[in-house]
Amino acid sequence: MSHKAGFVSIVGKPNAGKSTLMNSLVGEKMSIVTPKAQTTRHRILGIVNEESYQIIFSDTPGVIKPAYSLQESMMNFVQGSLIDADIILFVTDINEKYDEGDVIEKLRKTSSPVAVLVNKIDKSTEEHVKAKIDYWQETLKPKAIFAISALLTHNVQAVFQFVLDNLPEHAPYYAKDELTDKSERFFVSEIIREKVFKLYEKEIPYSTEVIITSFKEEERMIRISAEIIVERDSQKNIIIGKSGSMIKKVGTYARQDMEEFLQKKVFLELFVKVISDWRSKKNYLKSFGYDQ
Ligand code: GDP
Ligand code: K
Ligand code: MG
Repeated sequence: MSHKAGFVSIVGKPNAGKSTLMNSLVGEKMSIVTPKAQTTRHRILGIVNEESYQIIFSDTPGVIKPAYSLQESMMNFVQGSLIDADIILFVTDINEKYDEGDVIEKLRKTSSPVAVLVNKIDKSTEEHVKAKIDYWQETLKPKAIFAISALLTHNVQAVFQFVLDNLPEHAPYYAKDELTDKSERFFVSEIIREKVFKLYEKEIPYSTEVIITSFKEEERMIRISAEIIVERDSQKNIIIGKSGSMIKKVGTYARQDMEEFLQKKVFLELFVKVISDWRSKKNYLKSFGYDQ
């Protein structure tokens, strides 16, 4: 029997709705979604398996001009995902302006089929949608254009069908019971990072990394210890909050999500550690997994 398999890259600017779309295509919460730009730092694979096909979606950080080493590494994840892709889903917020010539150049040059997904149409008018579709038709001449709402899963099924129709004949790349290339530890650290993005303001989320220092599965519960890394003492104080009030919130919300994700009781311990300028130090980036 024939089998289809391939890599589908979801690319676009920060906050276009890439992670929301990925979660909706995969049907699981794989990628953290927040209103803040640059929440997604790594490339995350979400795998959909059926008897006759395997689709490997990859969510990427948004396309930006790198200002520091962490961002450089984030952009390398994006480059990698354009090169490997069998299909490219280019997500654009209907209300965003496009001036990053280089992304459009790269999308024009790729030989893989590209679909433009004009997202967040729930926040727009029919006329505006039509104008945007014309604009993208002119600018990129993609294989297909869809007007979608990733949030309301409007037209997401049509995007899925586009993917299936363009998926190459290939044997499965991953075992058919795998859902992602990332470990439980990775998702657990992402859950904490999501809470940090949601609970703190300004530069705090961007100055933060989370490291799972221990993950021990026992019969009745999982014991997890994590370090929240920040760049300065002042940030450490903000993370902790008055008498520990803020870090307590992070811990409570993160633990609830972890228990749902892992389907087991979780005992979570959080520590805060200062590593000055970790975002600009290659050795730290490497040890945090940004080593592409
Ligand atoms: P990413 O940075 O491209 O991964 O974008 P996210 O998936 O993190 O989404 C950024 C923000 O846009 C979040 O607040 C989402 O809830 C919101 N969002 C995503 N898709 C839609 C949509 O179709 N409609 C609306 N109204 N909001 C959306
Ligand atoms: K985001
Ligand atoms: Mg994202």
